[in-house]
Amino acid sequence: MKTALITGATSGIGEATAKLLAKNDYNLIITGRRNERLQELEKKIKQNDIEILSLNFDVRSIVEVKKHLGSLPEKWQNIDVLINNAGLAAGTSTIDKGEIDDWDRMIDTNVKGLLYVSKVIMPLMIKRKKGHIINIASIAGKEVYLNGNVYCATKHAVDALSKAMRIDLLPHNIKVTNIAPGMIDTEFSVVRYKGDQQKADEVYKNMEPLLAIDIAEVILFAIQRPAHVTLNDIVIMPTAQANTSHLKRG
Ligand code: NDP
Ligand code: 8X3
Repeated sequence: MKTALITGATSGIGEATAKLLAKNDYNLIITGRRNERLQELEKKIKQNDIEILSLNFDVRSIVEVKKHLGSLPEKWQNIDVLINNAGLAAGTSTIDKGEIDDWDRMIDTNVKGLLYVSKVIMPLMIKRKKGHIINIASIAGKEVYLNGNVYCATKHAVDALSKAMRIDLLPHNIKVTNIAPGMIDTEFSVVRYKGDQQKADEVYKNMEPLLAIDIAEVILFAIQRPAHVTLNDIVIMPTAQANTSHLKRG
């Protein structure tokens, strides 16, 4: 049986991916800050005949990342797939009106958190001379849109880090897949609008967004390819969204 580590498994893409991978016989390390959610998810997916390790920590803290992932029990060190999914957008405003706290949260989570987790897991893959890293980037890492500024910058960084990992980890037989989705109806917009459900609902009004399961299925497809095949970069959009500024509503 293979083992996958998913960061940010307490909602959205991460949760859907945990459920799908559990059904497909992956042992799972699931992580996130909301411990109750993690425990609930563990209970649900335990019905599949798999092993689960739930780790409750904040990817922004290198101390916590090292504490939880740096000394994994021997049997959990054979990580075949790392899914760097934990991330967020905070706030929408032009860059001159952006809040420093929001910038810090996005940069610390989307860029530094991804790096911290990867830093601890890459040596385990290098040791085994195999592994697959999936980085959840965004269409915001391919384009820049009004009020997207710092979020777009963090996702451009993820895109660049996927390319860099692919080059640097080539000698070690490690696959790197960058996934760049458009709009997905998860908790993403509620977080971006800081709990304002009405504003979040407006984002998806009169259009059909992607669902978390759509991304989970793409992840499963990517990790099921034969050893000699890697999907490098996947852009996945709702049919109703051409790019970050052209949407079909109604
Ligand atoms: P959700 O808000 O539903 O899920 C985000 C997940 O990230 C949660 O499980 C959350 O867990 C976790 N997370 C956030 N901050 C931290 C942190 N500091 N430490 C640990 N875990 C953290 O959104 P999505 O599922 O949509 O987002 C997943 C990824 O997909 C993100 O990287 C996002 O940028 C990207 N994305 C989303 C799109 C969308 O339209 N929804 C489109 C393109 C990309 P907890 O709060 O429990 O810590
Ligand atoms: C989320 C997609 O278009 O809201 O990464 O930036 S978008």
